[in-house]
Parts: sequence; structure tokens; C-alpha cells
Amino acid sequence: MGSGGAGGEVPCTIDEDEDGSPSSVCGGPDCNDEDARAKPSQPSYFDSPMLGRAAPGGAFDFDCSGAEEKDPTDLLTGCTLMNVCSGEGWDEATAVCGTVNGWMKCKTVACEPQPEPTTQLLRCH
Ligand SMILES: [Ca+2]
Ligand SMILES: [Ca+2]
Repeated sequence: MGSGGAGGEVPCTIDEDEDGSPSSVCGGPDCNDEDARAKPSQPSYFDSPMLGRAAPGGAFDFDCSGAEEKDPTDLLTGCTLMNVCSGEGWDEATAVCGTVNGWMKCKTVACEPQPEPTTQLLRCH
């Protein structure tokens, strides 16, 4: 009795937000067990910060990668000037997750990206 040691590890079963990914509190991979949107390999991007305590990678690290990645589909990849100047999107360097800051649109005679007001929020994960 007592000192023998039961042996074997207790499996991590804590999953408060019921997203199917066990909490990091007990060694599981879920970096935020208070928000079901946050879990490893989350493919979606979100424009509002996670509920509860932020993940170590940030309040927008919904895929638990350890960093906040901006939705690549809306990033400005460059300006094109054929007959008209076109191109707009988030500036990779200055855009801020969950805010309207950093939207750029290609314009001017030189067809270069310039800050442009927007009402949409940058989605990240
Ligand atoms: Ca979660
Ligand atoms: Ca991430």
C-alpha cells in the first residue's frame, strides 16, 4: 500500500470548451480551453480575439501554432498596372489582427499601395 506506485499515466481528459482537444492544463494540445474556436490545426481565421485567457501565442492564435498568422487570402500581394491600376489588401507588415488598421489599395500615378479606410476587420489564427 502507499509507496508502490500505480504505474501508467493518467490520460488527459480535461476539455472544458468541448472542442475535442484536451486542455494544455493537463498536458493536452488545446492552447485555450475556454474557447472552442481555439484548437490545434484550426483552419479558420477570426476577426475577434479568443474568449477567456489568451493562448501563449496571442489572443488570435486560434490554431495553437504559437504565433498569430494573418489570413493570407486578403493580404496585398502587389499592385498590377495593365490598363488600370488594381490591387488591394492587408499590408503584411502593419496590419493588426482584429482591427481595421493596415488596409492598402493600389493607386496614384505610380500605382503604389496607399492606406485606404475599410470597415472589415483583419482575420487571424
Ligand atoms: Ca479550445
Ligand atoms: Ca497561429
